Amino acid sequence: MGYRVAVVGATGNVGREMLNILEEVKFPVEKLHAIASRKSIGVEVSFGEQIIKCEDLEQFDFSTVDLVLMSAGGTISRAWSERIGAAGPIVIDNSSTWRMDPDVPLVVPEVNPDDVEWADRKNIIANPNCSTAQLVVALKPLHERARIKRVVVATYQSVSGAGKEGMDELFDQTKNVFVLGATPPKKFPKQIAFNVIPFIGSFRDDGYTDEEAKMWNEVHKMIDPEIKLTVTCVRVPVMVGHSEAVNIEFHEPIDEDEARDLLRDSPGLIVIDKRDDKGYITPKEAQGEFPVFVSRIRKDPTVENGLSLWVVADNLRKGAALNAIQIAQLLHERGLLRQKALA
Ligand code: 2RA
Repeated sequence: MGYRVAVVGATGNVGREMLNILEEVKFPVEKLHAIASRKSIGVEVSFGEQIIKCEDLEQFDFSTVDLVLMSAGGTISRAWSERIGAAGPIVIDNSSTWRMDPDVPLVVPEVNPDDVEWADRKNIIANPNCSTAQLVVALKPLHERARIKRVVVATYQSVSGAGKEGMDELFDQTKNVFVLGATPPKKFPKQIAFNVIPFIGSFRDDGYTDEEAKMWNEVHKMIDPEIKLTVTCVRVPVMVGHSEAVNIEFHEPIDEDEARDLLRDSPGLIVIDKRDDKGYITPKEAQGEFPVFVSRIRKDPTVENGLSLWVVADNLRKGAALNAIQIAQLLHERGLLRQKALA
């Protein structure tokens, strides 16, 4: 007996990955519903061997399912998540809508698994931002060992974080730049082909972007509000895979060998760290993989207790779809997912 699952936003980058990963991890699905907006009704998506036609969000009866995985953007999530949760199923939402809501747990299973215990307040669990999810998997064991004082991050975020349109723009611009001259930017504010853009989301009054503020807000909620974090989020011409240069200052001493051994033994991480010309991970190699990868672990001699490292993950998987499904697996393991009898 499995669960009745609805994936809302099934035709998007993350929605399609959710369907792929539900199958890959053999999550116990009795019945899968692909839910989409009116313009995508009838669009077919694949789930294992099945071809499933998308159903209309507005018409769907959410009281008939046990679990809803949402990746349909903030507007849909604001309008629907509470209504869906009130109908019975637990909602795991990938948008930023609920992440900072005090009645909604923000969860990365390797970091704060017990927070799923209070998901029943709104029947909603929030998935973190993609660049935060991979970072906290690496920060958590280090914080437990040597208490993090300050983190400085530069992100190198792939265009798939901006959806299929972002991927199409990189492809078209790159293809055309040698023939017609770069096609004018649409999804991104400036040319992304052969370029980098130090801007994601929208500017705040303090000069940071909302994408950057998500990182420190979500690290504070999931790990420790005392951690000082500053970040620059950059869009790079990579299709899939977010990379991060991370500099950490600790309250207590921790050397690079101890950190390397600790990260090697920590859940959800793979350390690839050799001082040769191939001894590190790149987003190309992380694409399609589940783990968060850590490389370039080294002492930062400019402060008393400092380390620098390189953190890479598939932003559509650990950064979104995989983390959401790992939360669902956690709920299943803890008996927190109700099962509706098949009608
Ligand atoms: C991005 N983190 O990379 C944002 C949303 N996925 O565009």
